[in-house]
Amino acid sequence: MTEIAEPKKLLRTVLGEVQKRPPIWIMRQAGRYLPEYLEVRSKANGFLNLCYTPELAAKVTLQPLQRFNLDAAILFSDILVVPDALGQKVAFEQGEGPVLAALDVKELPAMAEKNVLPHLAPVLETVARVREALEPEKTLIGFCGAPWTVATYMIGQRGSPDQAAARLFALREPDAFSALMDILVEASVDYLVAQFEAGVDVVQIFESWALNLDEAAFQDRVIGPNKRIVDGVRARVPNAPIIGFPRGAAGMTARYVEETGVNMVGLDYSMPVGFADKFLAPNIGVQGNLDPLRVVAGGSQMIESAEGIISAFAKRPHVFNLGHGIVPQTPIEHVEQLVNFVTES
Ligand code: 1CP
Repeated sequence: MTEIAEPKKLLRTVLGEVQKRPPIWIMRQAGRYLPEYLEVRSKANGFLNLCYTPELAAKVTLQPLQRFNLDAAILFSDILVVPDALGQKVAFEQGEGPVLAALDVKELPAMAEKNVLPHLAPVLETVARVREALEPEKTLIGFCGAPWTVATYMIGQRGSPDQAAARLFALREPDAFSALMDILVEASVDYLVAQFEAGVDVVQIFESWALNLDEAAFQDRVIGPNKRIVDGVRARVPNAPIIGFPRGAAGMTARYVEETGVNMVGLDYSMPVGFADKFLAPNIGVQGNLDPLRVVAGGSQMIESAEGIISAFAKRPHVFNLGHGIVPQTPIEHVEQLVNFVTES
């Protein structure tokens, strides 16, 4: 059966509509599993330069939609453009991930005075270009990293399995830590509002390192700052649609949703699908949550897992996604099969 293309199905789902079949996008959908992405990146003179070149960033934002029947484009950029805009140098070493200069706490007052938007103007231009090129029924997603997640990179200078450097810094230097969180909340609000003004429909707050925190730390570092961002954005963009993705929040997920006021919560793949019905109000949407390695392996286990997720969330707003980013070794045919299954096309 062919359905008439519906206007911005994904946006409407974030706002609370229940669909017969969930809309779909894929976390990190523009990236290293696509040969056409690798080709553009090889010509871009480094990853950050790719993020700051609107013509190329807009091109890679749209690449996955040219291949797959996805419902949304996500702005191609990175959560670490914010520390870069605050004046802490960020470099992406080939095959190594991001490396940041050491954070100088004496610089925090100067950072607090900084307006990040001039530095981020090319990213906002990318949004405007994608908006212009995107078919009207597709949703455009903007994003930022949540303050705690961004702070783990600013303090630890790189990704780490346990975020120990940032967790110790928060406990040993609470005043400097709190100043840093204030800076990141304010910069994130300005940045997300500017993304809405440039044309995004929805934003996602990536709290990728919500795991490894005790209850009090989760409350202070995750819930508090995420709520301040939601409130700050909605004070300037009334009813702004917001997805929160507190990866690894586990038993704190329901409290995160209730207290932050996000429209929809991204679930990582360790979250049992029965969770939502037990712990979330019926109007709260969920996004997720297929294990990305199931798409690497492909075949019937991938389809059965996707089917289980779709039927578990059938009665509430649901955006189908992976439970974390797609990995570089994912075969393109498996992505195609998954998207076709989810959209029944
Ligand atoms: O080599 C390359 O081409 C760079 C790989 C890459 C890509 C494609 C990085 C480096 N960032 C990105 C793009 C990116 N990053 C997007 C684009 C939109 C999309 O298609 O989804 C988004 C939304 C992000 C967000 C991001 N960056 C997060 C949150 C999401 C998540 O995966 O948890 C995080 C934690 C980062 C930091 C980062 N940037 C890049 C890497 C390899 C990492 C992780 C570093 C680490 O902790 O080890």
